[in-house]
Amino acid sequence: MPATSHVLANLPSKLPALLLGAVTAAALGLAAPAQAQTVLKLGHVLAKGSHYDVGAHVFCEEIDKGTQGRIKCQVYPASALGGEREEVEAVQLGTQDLVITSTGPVGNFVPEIKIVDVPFLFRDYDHARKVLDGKIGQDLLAKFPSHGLVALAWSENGFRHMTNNKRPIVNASDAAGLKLRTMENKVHMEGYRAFGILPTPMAFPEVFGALQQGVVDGQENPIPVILASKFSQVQKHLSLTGHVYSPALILTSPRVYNKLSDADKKVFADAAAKSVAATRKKVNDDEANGIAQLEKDGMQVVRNVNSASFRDALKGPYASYAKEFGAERVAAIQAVK
Ligand code: EAX
Repeated sequence: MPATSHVLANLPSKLPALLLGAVTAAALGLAAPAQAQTVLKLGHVLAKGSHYDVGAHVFCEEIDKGTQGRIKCQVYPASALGGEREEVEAVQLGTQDLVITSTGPVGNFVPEIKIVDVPFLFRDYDHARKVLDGKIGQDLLAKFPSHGLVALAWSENGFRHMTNNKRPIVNASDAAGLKLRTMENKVHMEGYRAFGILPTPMAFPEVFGALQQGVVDGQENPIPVILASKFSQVQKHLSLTGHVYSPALILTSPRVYNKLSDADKKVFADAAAKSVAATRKKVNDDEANGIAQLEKDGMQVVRNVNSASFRDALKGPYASYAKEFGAERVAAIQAVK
């Protein structure tokens, strides 16, 4: 007797009927309801393989795993869904589900976080990460829901440096007169004007073309962005000014977040933490190896920037930042050890 019929003949009496029922249902296309699946759209403006892209893929892998495939996300890199301001607006409207963005344009949506964009506010990466992961940073994330956004975590863009096609920048006075593309960020622009720069706010997707055509003389961005965006192809001078630490954020829409169970909210939080760790590791790697790579690609690098000349130039803007954000809040961030 073939094994199968032997097995069937020995099944408990009612099982053959159940099997028959399942086979019939399947045959009639009444298969058990497939698990409902959601595929979220996650956008960012940087190239594949960049520090944002590494973090985006880790996030999507983690929520897929953590929800047993019920919730997945699709990464849209390289400004496929628009510039950062557009993407943040789309997440706020609910037409995009998630974005990894620098804080650049975000102060226009959540004014309370503009303080983190103050030039020379953070001493180094360790200081910035401690502030953002600590009470000060977490309290700022709690401001987002009242502005129609949910901030899952602080991620990282990096310390910003100046590039241009006119001349090496050693002192702040060397930057004077340069037309530099900036983010759409008033805190940055106020500081850069004090260096004598002519700030030209522009969405990131337009930057490479503007540099190539000479619409602007230069721009400023972290090493990971300069590397990923291949700015060495259109910029001659890199000066390690480190004039601003640029945080990033993982934002989602309340339309997505408020539908999640508590368990899935925890999955999102854990996925965001792993995403940030991956992004920060990529930033560390790019900081360690990127400058040599950019020199190899032909950029002339000024390492001995006179940082004091830039800080001294900021006396005016700092008075205005203290007035806008509260001198005690600026001091509290600087005091974190
Ligand atoms: O967020 O716009 C910028 O210069 C940002 O640093 C870049 O898009 C990465």
